[in-house]
Amino acid sequence: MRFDVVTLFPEVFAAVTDHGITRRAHELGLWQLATWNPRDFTADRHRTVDDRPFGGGPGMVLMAEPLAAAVDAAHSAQRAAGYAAGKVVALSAAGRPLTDACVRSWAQQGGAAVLICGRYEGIDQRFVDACVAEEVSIGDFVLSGGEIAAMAVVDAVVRHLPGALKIESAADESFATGLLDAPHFTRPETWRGRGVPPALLSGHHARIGRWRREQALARTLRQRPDLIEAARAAGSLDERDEKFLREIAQGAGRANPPVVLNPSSATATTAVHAA
Ligand code: 9D3
Repeated sequence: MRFDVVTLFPEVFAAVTDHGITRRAHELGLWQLATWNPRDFTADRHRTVDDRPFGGGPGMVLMAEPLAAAVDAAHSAQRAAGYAAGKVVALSAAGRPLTDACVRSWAQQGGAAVLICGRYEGIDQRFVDACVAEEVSIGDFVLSGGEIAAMAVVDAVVRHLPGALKIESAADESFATGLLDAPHFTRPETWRGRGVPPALLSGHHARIGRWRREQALARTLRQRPDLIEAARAAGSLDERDEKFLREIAQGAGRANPPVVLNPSSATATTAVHAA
């Protein structure tokens, strides 16, 4: 897999090539990165990449030509490396939200892609219309530019490349079940007066599995009720799950409700009543 990133800040991409799981996968040759600075594709003495918006307004807009020239160079390099010229994806606050399904299909297809990182107020729309296949956002919050979003995309895709993970994490499959992960604990068995949920110390695999499933259900209901609805629609919840969900939902309105783990301290063994 190959990513060619068009960015005014190429240095920051060391974050994904030089650290963690993405670094290891990079060293294993599972993916390559090249960066292209629009500033290197300017013709004027000041190496100008931005200008004031037509129609007025605050801030500056990235000019079309340096971006298009950078994309052409990226495509040439991709072909020279034996790839087909990749899909051009712009990271944009105005894009479609990135999904797990999108990330997985991207990793499965492999090949090359060109990621465009915006800065300032935005990008000349004529470049988007002429050169960009897809605009992607990583969520409803404002970043200062597309770089951190592009690195999020690279990280999310690379970890799905075969061989990238040392252990195929069950947590990684958690989006397949559509539920959030259950909480985790490690040594010591008591930390600052807080113990570990007894089920996890029982050595009883079925009991541990059921505890984790119920924690995942309770946590998902509390933090992301939208995902419970989606898991139900996808047929991922069985009758036992539904019974448990009914119990914690009813418990919320009863005098002596069943207990769930304290959400504000995942390590608590002190049971608290469901909110
Ligand atoms: C405050 C400026 N906004 C005016 C309403 C528009 C705006 C311009 C440029 C908002 C964000 C940005 C820079 N953001 C990105 O390039 C970006 C982004 C994001 O801000 N949030 C989530 N995903 C992404 S992907 C790229």
